[in-house]
Amino acid sequence: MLGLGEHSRKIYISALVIFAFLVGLGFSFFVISFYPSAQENTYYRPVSPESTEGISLLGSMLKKYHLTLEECNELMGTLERENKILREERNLVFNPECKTGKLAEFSEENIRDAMDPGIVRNLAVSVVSPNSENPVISLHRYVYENVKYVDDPRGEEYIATPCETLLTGGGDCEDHAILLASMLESVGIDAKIVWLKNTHTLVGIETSEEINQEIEELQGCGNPLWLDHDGTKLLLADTSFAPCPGQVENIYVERSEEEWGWKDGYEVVVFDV
Ligand SMILES: [Ca+2]
Repeated sequence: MLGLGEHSRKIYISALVIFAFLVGLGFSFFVISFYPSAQENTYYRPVSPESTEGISLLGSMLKKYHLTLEECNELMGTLERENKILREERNLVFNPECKTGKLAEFSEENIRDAMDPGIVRNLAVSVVSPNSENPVISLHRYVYENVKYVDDPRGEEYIATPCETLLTGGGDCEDHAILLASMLESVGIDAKIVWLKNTHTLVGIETSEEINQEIEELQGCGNPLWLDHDGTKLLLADTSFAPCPGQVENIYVERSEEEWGWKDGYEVVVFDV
């Protein structure tokens, strides 16, 4: 019995040793498996998908286009800005306040009715350049590049809202003018409608003449035209014709190096909106 008991005790001790060994092995495995990830979570936080994308895009642009870091940052800023503009354009599509225009005669009242700075405010804010470029130039360029010139229905006058002109991507001169004036007013710039009676519609913008220099420095923009109106000077803007403010088609104006004037027969009416 004693011998058998001794034997059982040995077996029992051996089993304990094996069990302890297995527990130790399991613990070691646990530590090896989980400790590094615990450490990683504490000290090496994974980067967000956006920043990973940003880093890889930045890196690939630097390599592919041989850009300097400054040039690259500028390009990244442009991409980010374009995304903001796209987002605001998409928001407009789903905005229940986005109203359509109407068949109506051209009148100060109907033009004013169509004006809607509120609906285009967010888009205008996104379009305004984050650098020092004058907002008038940014907004003018945006309308010129995104809205083509399309005539009204034959024999009728259709006055579109700014929202509708943006969504359809087209309109005639007064639709362009209503859109540009609404976007300008929405970011605090005073805009007026300049009507060449029964012929053409432009925007007149009260800004400082300092913008002249900036416009002249833009490639292909030349010397901007200003209209004297009741003691104030209005920068003329026609997005259905020119990419920069201050340009008016030669069919409407005669100009020399120093001065310019409307061609004979055009009666000009300016009204607030
Ligand atoms: Ca129209």
